[in-house]
Amino acid sequence: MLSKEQITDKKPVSSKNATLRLGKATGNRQQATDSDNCCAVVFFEISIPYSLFPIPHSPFPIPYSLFPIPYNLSDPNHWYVHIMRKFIIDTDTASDDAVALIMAHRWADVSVEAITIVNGNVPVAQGTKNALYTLEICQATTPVYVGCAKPMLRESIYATWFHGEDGMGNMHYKEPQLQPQSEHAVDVIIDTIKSNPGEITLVTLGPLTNIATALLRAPEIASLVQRCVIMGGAANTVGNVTPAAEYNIWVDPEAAKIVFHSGMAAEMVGWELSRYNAALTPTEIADIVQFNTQTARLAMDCNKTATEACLQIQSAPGLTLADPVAMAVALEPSIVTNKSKYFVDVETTSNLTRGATVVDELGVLNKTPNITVIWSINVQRWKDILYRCLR
Ligand SMILES: [Ca+2]
Repeated sequence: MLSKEQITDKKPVSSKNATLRLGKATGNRQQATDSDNCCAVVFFEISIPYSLFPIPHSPFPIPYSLFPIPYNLSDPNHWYVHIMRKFIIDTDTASDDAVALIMAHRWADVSVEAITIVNGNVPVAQGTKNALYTLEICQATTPVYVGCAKPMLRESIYATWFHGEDGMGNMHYKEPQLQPQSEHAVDVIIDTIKSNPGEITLVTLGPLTNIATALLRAPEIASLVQRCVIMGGAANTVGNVTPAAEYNIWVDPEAAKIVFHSGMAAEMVGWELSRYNAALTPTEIADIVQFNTQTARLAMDCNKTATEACLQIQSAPGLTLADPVAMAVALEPSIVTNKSKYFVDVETTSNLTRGATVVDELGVLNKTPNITVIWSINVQRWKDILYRCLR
């Protein structure tokens, strides 16, 4: 269950109605069945005009105490209230993407409007299958849309060495019953942002081909996105696919350059945030398996080849989960402990440093900052969020 501090939604700037998710407690804390610290909760959703809120449209989080619905956090029979945030998740679904998808679908105040698949770790057909299978484990029916099948100018280079041949740790899961929608992912990205101006949180977990293509076709969507959380890049540090670059940006650097300079309110969550003590140790992985839920099993089983690659190739202390860390930042922005906005550019011409994300930390280029760089997160809180979502 969300706590007060997790009610961080900003009010949309233009919609007439807000979707509220209301939860009524049905038991006491000793009968806890929800993922965190509360009793069983029955949720239902209503739509009410923003005019009924007690404060005007504001860029600041809405004070929880001002909600016009009674609540009492100490009373097991209280009401829970969430203003639903609308997410689009763009993903090249492989093993760590799958964990991030689980997290978004387990988060009480998030409504995933669409999952859009992009070429990346695996071909789009395999990524689509992996996303649909993950949704089935989540018992969700979020619409999935197939997107761009190759980078804008370059050939595909898959990451099977890390994620396995199927992208899911060579688990070769059964074919999902769910099917993708017929519309193209890029059309859906444009239409969904335009029909929800100021309301969409875009979370990108793969190469930025779909997003760049959408921006080329409809550049006006850049200013209509509330927030874009990008798993990608390495902020002036070592890469994971070359010494200079992180995989998602390296695969399609031209797309990344378009997105970075689009004017979108973007936050760069570099892969380095999942390293060192943010990695899951073998003991922590074993603890998660002990949760004995379907989602925990999927999350750890499909990351077995990734775990081996982390230990053997990257000399990591455990499993680095770049996409779930980015999702945690999207779900709970307050886990960020240090961030700043800088001019950030992407290298597209050099073979040696292709896909490098160059952050002008000192402002020596004297150019307008375009990207919020996330420098650090509270590692314990990131892991707590992950555990909560997998229990
Ligand atoms: Ca990914």
